[in-house]
Amino acid sequence: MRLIANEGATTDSHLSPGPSSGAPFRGFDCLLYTGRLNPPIETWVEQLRSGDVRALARAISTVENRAPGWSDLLKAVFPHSGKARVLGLTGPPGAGKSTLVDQLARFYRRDKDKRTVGIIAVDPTSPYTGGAILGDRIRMQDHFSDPGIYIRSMATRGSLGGLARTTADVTTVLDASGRDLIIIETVGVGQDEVDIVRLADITILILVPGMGDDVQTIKAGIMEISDIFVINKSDRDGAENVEREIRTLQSLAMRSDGWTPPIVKTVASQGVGIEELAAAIADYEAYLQKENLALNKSVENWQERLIEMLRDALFEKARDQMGDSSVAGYAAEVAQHKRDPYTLVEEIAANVGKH
Ligand SMILES: Nc1nc2c(ncn2[C@@H]2O[C@H](COP(=O)(O)OP(=O)(O)OP(=O)(O)O)[C@@H](O)[C@H]2O)c(=O)[nH]1
Ligand SMILES: [Mg+2]
Repeated sequence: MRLIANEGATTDSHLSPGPSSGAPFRGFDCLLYTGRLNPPIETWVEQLRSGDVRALARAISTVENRAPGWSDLLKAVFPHSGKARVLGLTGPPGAGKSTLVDQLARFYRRDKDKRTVGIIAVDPTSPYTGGAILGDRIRMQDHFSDPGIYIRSMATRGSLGGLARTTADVTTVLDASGRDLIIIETVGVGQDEVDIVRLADITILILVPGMGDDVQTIKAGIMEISDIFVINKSDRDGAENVEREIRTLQSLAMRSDGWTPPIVKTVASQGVGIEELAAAIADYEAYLQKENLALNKSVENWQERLIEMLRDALFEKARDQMGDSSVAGYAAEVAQHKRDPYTLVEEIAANVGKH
């Protein structure tokens, strides 16, 4: 777990050689886990908010690894978060998500507003694509000279606190650091992705030609919460078929908010369609604003997250009280029908917080 987290951290843009430093900076993360070298939280948060990327990287690692002080840190940064716009990009392996994120980031940096961008690539060690990390690194290196783009690869599945929750916490840290736009890339294969893209204000689903009926195999939950559809690799045959497929699915169910997700065709590898995609994003942002939907979305989102956080916190308390070995002991008793699980759980729950 740690090794993978370290691995992820090496893709941080701040680890590249700066103009004044001679060699890539690599030895930083091994210091993170000691907890000893962290400055007092207030100083740390100040550094992070002033744009110090090392403070930012350290904060992300602390939160991601649930290293000492993680929850105090989140408490301290939370009041400074809530300003960033969060884009979630998801889609099947190899659909061109990273290429598209890269193009979007470039676009926003060229734009007159020059928004600062934070990118979180979730779980790029996905077993579906062997060379993805290398590819990501090569592409992302292009941005190393631009401090306005910060790139972070997240550790893999099985991360402490759950992938979706950790991604949410990392998003909060990036948000508090003052990034205007946060782009989360994740491979759309499971429930985790649905949970992750739920964090986003704007969810973009990337599809590619040649999927045919496979569009339907994309996790239904993701289809439903996609605000914009992208058909990438439109230089290939079959883009129209995918478009037709999406329209058919759209015609089956109206969204409750009345928004009809537009379909944008792109060739990310050539930068084609990026402006159109940015325009679609701007349209949806305007729609969210006009209908005051952003707050509603956020309330819905927090409702789920709070329940989950509460569940985790209560479970931890219950487990502390029982100790791991007694969970196994109770399980054995229940399996042998020596106890009934209903009374047992009632008793444990009644004791949580009493000691
Ligand atoms: N022909 C074509 N190739 C593309 C296009 N966009 C991306 N690619 C190529 O598709 C491959 C995969 O692109 P990535 O951006 O790594 O895809 P991804 O969805 O991030 O992949 P994972 O993160 O591994 O799931 C790369 O070789 C890209 O150069 C496109 O529009 N047309
Ligand atoms: Mg990728």
